[in-house]
Amino acid sequence: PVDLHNIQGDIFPGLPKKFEAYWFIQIRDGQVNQFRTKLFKLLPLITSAAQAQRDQDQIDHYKGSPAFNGQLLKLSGVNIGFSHKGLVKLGIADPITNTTTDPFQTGMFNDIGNLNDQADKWLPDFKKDIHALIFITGESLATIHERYAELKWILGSTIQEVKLTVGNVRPGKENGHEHFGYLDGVSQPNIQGIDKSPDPNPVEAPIPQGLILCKRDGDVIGTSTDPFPRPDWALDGSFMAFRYLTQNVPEFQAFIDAKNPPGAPQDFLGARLVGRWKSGAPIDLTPLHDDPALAADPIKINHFTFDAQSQERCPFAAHIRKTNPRGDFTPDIAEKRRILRRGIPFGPEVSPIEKQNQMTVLDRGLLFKCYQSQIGVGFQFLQQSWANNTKFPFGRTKIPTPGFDAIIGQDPNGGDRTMDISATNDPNSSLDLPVEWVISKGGEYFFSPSISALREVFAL
Ligand code: N7H
Repeated sequence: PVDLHNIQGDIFPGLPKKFEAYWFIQIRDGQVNQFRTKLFKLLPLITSAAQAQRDQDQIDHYKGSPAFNGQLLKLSGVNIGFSHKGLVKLGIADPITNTTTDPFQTGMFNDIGNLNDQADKWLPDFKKDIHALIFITGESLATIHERYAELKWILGSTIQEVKLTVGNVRPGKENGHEHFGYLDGVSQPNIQGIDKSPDPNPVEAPIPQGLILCKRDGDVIGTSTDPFPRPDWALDGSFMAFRYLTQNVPEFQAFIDAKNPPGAPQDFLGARLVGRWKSGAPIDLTPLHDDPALAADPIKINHFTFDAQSQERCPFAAHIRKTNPRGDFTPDIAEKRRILRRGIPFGPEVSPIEKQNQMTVLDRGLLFKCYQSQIGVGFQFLQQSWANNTKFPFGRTKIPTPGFDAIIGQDPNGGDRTMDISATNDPNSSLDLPVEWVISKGGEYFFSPSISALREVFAL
């Protein structure tokens, strides 16, 4: 059984948060051993899965109690991950991936040819060497700042800051919604033997632990006859893909408003691009109108598969169908690709002037982060082989090609994209999508070690 005191809490069950600081750092030359000593001092601050669960229980209990006056409990979490460059810097020579072409080893910037990112869109900071990512969650900016100051004081001159960026949950009714307005964090895989019952995801079978946690059942690396032996300390670590994605919200909404079919409910077209209405209700269950009551039901909101032969209810290239095709294939195909998403929006709300001019002025978007036991099976595969691949899902003969994932699909040359949205399998209803709704401006791949590995292998 997995020891929840030994897994970093962001992997599972996720750190409770209203704000989250992402602190990208370099370990200074000549300071490696000093850094490792400081890391040892920092270990008591790392939030385990067990602690994160206790924090969430405490929040739920407090919110349900008569003492709750709207003020949030002061709580903070800290987790850490290392890039491949970070492992090299630390002199941790044991390879945790089996080939030099593994995306973790190449790093995300060298992987952008596979992801179809445009190098000139990347922020200069993400082109620098990043050794580690420390992230800090909290209920307020003040709490985050306190923790940040404490970590900075502990690590002192052993590190240099590359970038600090802070995400925040959106205010009021938009709480839990990403910047385009859609409810996020709805569909997450359940992990065998770890997730609490009752199972919030009744249709999909729980996934093997090894799809998320290294060296657990289902973490098949190498071939079945020649499996790659990861070092023992990789056990219960997980690979994290981080993406700095900006979203052009007024432009997206203006497009939807302009192209929404006459007579259709507001955001009908947007729902067909995403696969869910803004409330979170899946269009596979309610294709013609939003249904907030359905969305509020934690079982019904995920109670659908997709009809493999038809996109009458949900386009094949809708974002949630591209990234989790469910019943489009036999269960093993989609299940193998499940990831745990742990992102947070960043940036201000759209201003009245941006809305009026239908033009983004201030950067906002998603600090996307997800966990899997192999980047090439999870995030990289979803982006490269499904979202960017206009022919996926394959073999759907009634339409010419499904097209790009409307939300995250990227053309290799940064060109325009098309998507088939026909509700009637009409071969002529391909929709031209402008390039710039979600723009990748950077990121990196990290390894989030278990807490015992941090103590015994990383720290001194
Ligand atoms: Fe997506 N969006 O607002 O449109 N995503 N996503 N995503 N995404 C999902 O189920 C969004 C991104 C997945 O099991 C929902 O939580 C935006 C990347 C997966 O049904 C919404 C961005 C990748 C799922 C969004 C973005 C994924 C999913 C529905 C970038 C991986 C679960 C709510 C700015 C390569 C699918 C939910 C399932 C769901 C949006 C990025 C993957 C609303 C705006 C980069 C696996």
